[in-house]
Amino acid sequence: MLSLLGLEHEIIRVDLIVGEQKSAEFLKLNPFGQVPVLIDGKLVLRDSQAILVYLARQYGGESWLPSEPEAMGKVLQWLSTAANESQNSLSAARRFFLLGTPIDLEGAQQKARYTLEVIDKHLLNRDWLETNHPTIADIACYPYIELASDAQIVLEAYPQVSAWVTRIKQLPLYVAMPGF
Ligand SMILES: N[C@@H](CCC(=O)N[C@@H](CS)C(=O)NCC(=O)O)C(=O)O
Repeated sequence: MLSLLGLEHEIIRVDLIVGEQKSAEFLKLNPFGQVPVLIDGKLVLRDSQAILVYLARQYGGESWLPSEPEAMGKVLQWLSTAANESQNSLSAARRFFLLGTPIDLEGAQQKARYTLEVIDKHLLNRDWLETNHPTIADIACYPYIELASDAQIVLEAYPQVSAWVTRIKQLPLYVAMPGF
């Protein structure tokens, strides 16, 4: 999102494998001990959805998060999808395969497939999740969907979602995140 907005930034890596996110220093930034955290001047902000809302409002004008109530509500509903459905399915299954985190794998993969079916149907007659241009709805949902193969979910089974992933990758100033 920082890149899409053309904002200069520095990425400070936190080594999750050795547990740097639970260090006393990092817990001052996010007491929940998780990345990402955004530091912008005096502001320290945790959680990706909150960070997207802040960046869109502060630096993105109307385009990435419309302020008209109905459009705003429609965009924000997908931030909830990213934090719940996507996190508890695609992300959980990915953690199982990459880190061996114990979970109900079958349940997570089933939920992942259902979530992708819903999004695939939603995208049938549209290029972007809401409005007729990219918003933070797309950016919030994109990461774990793009990483679906890590969760052993075949993204090609969802043609509208696959085409949407390609559209996001073609956005000006798009950069892949580590892990892609
Ligand atoms: N609600 C948070 C969840 C963030 C999250 O799950 N972060 C993971 C990496 S993607 C993490 O820091 N895991 C390390 C840990 O929980 O110890 C968000 O959306 O930003």
